[in-house]
Parts: sequence; structure tokens; C-alpha cells
Amino acid sequence: VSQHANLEITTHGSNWLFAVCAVMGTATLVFLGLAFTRPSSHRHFHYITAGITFVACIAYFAMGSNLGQTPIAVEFVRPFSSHVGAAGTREIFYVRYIDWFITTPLLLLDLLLTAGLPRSTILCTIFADLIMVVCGLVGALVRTRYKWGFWTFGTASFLFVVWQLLWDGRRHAAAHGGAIQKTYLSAGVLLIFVWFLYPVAWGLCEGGNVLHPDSEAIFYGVLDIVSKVGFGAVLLWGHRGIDPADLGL
Ligand code: RET
Repeated sequence: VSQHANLEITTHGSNWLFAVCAVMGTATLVFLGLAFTRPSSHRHFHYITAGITFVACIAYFAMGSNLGQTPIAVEFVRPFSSHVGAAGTREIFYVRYIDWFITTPLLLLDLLLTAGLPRSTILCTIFADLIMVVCGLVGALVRTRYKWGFWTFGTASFLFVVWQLLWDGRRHAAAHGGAIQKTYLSAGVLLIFVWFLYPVAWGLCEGGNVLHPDSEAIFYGVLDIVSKVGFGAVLLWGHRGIDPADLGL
């Protein structure tokens, strides 16, 4: 029986993706280490944030090993061109969406708990966020231009999330004032700014097939580091001056 090493699993994939994996793993240890510098009643946000980077660490381990992806036939419809034709496949990293399904609700939980929002508002916002991620996954796996329908539904859900952060969230944080308001504003501005770049990246990569998968890896990698590690650092820094009891925790 001749052996063919063409199974395309567990081959060494990408040093860049492994580097992001290492960044996420290191951040997890640092966030956990910081948790133990605080009394156990003051560790909620450290644990949530460490959970986020731990999940990302696993997702990047999968992607670095060339796992968690599947080839999807590409239908080339270049902008400003009438050329339409099927041509080859693109590797779609569906494991990203499994990561986002777990971590984006936790990121929102971090921020919305900081604003002291009621449970019902937090649940509604997270529900819309989950719709957004599933739309992104389904759209990425669809070959035809119908994928843009899923992008549109996902973006509508995303705009609802942003609306909740800008209105209810900001109002609640402002009612608390002080360190709560300051932390909500700095982490919230960072979150909204970075999250808006994800549908753009999706449009250029999984959607429009404009960027090469190598560029996609760098684009999403930088976004993930800022939206998880950068956001987590800003949030935990702000929480030094916040008593969780003031947030009902
Ligand atoms: C998709 C496509 C559908 C439309 C929209 C999207 C937005 C995705 C976002 C992802 C955020 C991910 C984060 C990951 C953490 O590292 C699903 C790309 C709006 C906002 C913060």
C-alpha cells in the first residue's frame, strides 16, 4: 500500500497563526496571574477575560496546524467586471466562528456587566450577537452570491448590538459615573471601532475573495489581538478602581 501524505491534516501550517496562539496563551496566563493579585470577590472580569483568550489560543492552535478549515468553491465575481466563472477553492476557517460563538458573548458580558445593565438587556444583546456569528459562518460556507444575504442579516444584528452599547449601555454607565463610566467608555469605544472592521475583513476575504488567505490571516490576527488582548487589558486596568458590589456582582 503506497502512502500518500496528502491528507492535509496535522501538517505544519503557519508560524504567524502559531504566534497569535502564543500571544493568546500568554495573555491568558497574565490575566489569571493578575486575578490572584485581587481578593476573590474582585476577580469576575479577570476570569471572563482569561476565558476569552484561552478559547482564542485553542482556535489559533487549530488554525496554525492547518485544521479547522475546509475548501469552499469560489465563484469569481470581481467588482466592476462582468467576468463570472467558477475557479478553484478557498480555505474557509470555520473554526473562527466557533471561537467567536463562545468569545464575542463573553466580550459583551465583560462590557455590559461593567455598565451595570439589567440581565434582560444583556441577554437580548448577546442573542443578536450570536445571530451575527451564525450568519457569518453560513455565509462563508455558501458558494454563490446568496452569501451576501447572510452578511446583510449579520450586519443588521451587529448594528442592533452597537445600538445597545451606545444607548442603554452608555446611559447606565453614565448613571454610575466615576471609574465605571470611564472604563465603559474607553473599552466600549475600542470594541465598537475594532468590531466594525470584522464585516469589512469578511467582505474582502470569505465574501468577495479579494484578499489572499495569507493576508486574511494577518488581518483577522491583528483584529483578534486588539479585540481580545487589547480590550481585556483596557477593561481590567479600568476595573482596578471599580468595586464589583457597585455593579450588583
Ligand atoms: C461577520 C459577517 C456577518 C456580518 C458581521 C460580522 C461581524 C463579526 C464580528 C466579529 C467579532 C469578532 C471578535 C472576535 C474576537 O477576537 C460575522 C464577520 C457584522 C463583529 C471580536
